[in-house]
Amino acid sequence: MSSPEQPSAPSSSVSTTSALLEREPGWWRSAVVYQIYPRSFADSNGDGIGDIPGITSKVDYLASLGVDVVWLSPVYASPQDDNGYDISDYEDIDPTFGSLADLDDLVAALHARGMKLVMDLVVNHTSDEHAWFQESRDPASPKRDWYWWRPARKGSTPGSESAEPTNWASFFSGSAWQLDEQSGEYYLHLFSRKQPDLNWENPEVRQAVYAMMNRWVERGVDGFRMDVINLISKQPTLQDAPAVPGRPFVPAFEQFANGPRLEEFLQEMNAAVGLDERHLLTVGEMPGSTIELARRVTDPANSELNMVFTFEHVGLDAAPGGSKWDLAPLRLPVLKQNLAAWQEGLAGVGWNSLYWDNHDQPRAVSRFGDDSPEHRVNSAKTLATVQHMHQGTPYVYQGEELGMTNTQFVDISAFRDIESVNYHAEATGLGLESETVLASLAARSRDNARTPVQWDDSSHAAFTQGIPWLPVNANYVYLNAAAAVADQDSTFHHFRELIALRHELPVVVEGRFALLLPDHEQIWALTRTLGDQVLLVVANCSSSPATVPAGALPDVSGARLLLSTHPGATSAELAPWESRIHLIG
Ligand code: TEU
Ligand code: CA
Repeated sequence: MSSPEQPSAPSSSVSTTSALLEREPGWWRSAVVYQIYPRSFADSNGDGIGDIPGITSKVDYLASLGVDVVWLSPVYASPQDDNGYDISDYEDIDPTFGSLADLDDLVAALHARGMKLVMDLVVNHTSDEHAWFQESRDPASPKRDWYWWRPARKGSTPGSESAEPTNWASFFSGSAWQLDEQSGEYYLHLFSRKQPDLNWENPEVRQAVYAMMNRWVERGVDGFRMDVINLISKQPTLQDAPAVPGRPFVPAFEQFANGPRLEEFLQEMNAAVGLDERHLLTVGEMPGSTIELARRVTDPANSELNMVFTFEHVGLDAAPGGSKWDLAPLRLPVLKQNLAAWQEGLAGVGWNSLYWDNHDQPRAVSRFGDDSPEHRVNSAKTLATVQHMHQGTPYVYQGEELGMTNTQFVDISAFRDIESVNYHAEATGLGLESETVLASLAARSRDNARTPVQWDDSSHAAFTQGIPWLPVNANYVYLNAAAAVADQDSTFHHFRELIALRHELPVVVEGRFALLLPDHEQIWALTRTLGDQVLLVVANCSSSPATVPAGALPDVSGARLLLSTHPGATSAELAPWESRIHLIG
């Protein structure tokens, strides 16, 4: 696609492909989204890396699960420093994943089955190999101000220790500043050195992004998942964060997240791309967002985004004040009360996204469930039941419907993710024991979620005919899609039934949420109420039997049992990881 810098304003009548697919207002409220991490989903050409034709070959599998939308992690041109979240051309497809024609085929295949495609929008930063950045490296270039360039700290020599403009740490270890010898100045990169941050204060940057978005919508795309979108507005004067003894670079979230112009930019984007007008699905990934911010951003009256990904619940098992690597136990009351706070905080105004894992998080059943052979299936089912019966749009991460688990890493050489590799080097360099670091990585590394999808029990789980870029989890011999689809009692069919309930019952979509037994250490119980209908979910989220306290829950004697992990069980005794969904009235 050509990429003139001027935005093509949305035509008044939605044109071309995107008009072919009816998008009703608010359609995404009753939808279920399936996230595909293309590198690990299905490989069609034997190079060991998943690709778009591989995805297209699986659209009937996705349709049989019943999902409504595919969120496709980046497939754009990229040097793959951060597995595609470092984009060198927003309007071309990386040959690793295929071609624009392949993407058009995928859009057509999904639309033909009534499914939609949401693309990953990564515009807080580009790749350092993007033409924009290469032009920007010249101080005389009109694109110099498209990125954050700063001279060495006052009084210091470029390249000398602590000459970086601020003391900010990168999410991927080390400084968030990189010296560019060509100009003797530093550029900001909150992620890897190869991911320079765009300067959203510059209207030319914003217009170029909106133009690109419009062209994807005209190509038939039905929405965007917006990567770290709350980082695009930073505090305009770049200040040091409070120093931490012994650490040259420190987290500086308050300086570069949720800045003063965030909602202005989101509203400008919404108008320029017709996000509401065209009923596109928009979900903003917002690390560090609060309920208050999410309530404003997802309030339709503000014309910003439909929903956001919160990070609060996926931060509860980290030591207070520590990083994700500082593991801490998680009690069920803390988890369920956090989700309840988001339900209550957005009720009636905004809209929640609902997720347990994605390509950045460990596998749900290993983290929040019990992935032992005895409990893996029921804990995967029960985690899904609890999530899908909350109010909001559920996001199923590839393989979550199979109950895929974290993998085994023998040593640091087994890791591929830049975040993990850099953390290991930095932590051991600061004197942490390698065993401690490896234990944190085994529990939290993003590579846990990036092992190939397990399609059947043949070589490499039929993910590839070649050698997979990351080894397939050894449990594929029994944990795979073919076995799950053939077994009516599998996690796959449990997810399929949960998705069907959302499509059938308005109470699942619109029912008012209430948490019951908030302090119970094992039982997660909730209701959803719509008119005279009450949906009651009761779940034992533990690996031991649990007893429902007498009189604690609504009477279900006249209720319909819609879905259960243990059909026929009706007593107050719940087996480990047993869950039930009742419909009263
Ligand atoms: O992730 C942003 C983000 O917050 C991650 O750094 C997350 O906190 C971390 O991975 C969990 O430890 C998005 C993408 O989802 C991620 O894959 C990219 O690496 C990152 O942005 C940069 O684009
Ligand atoms: Ca391939």
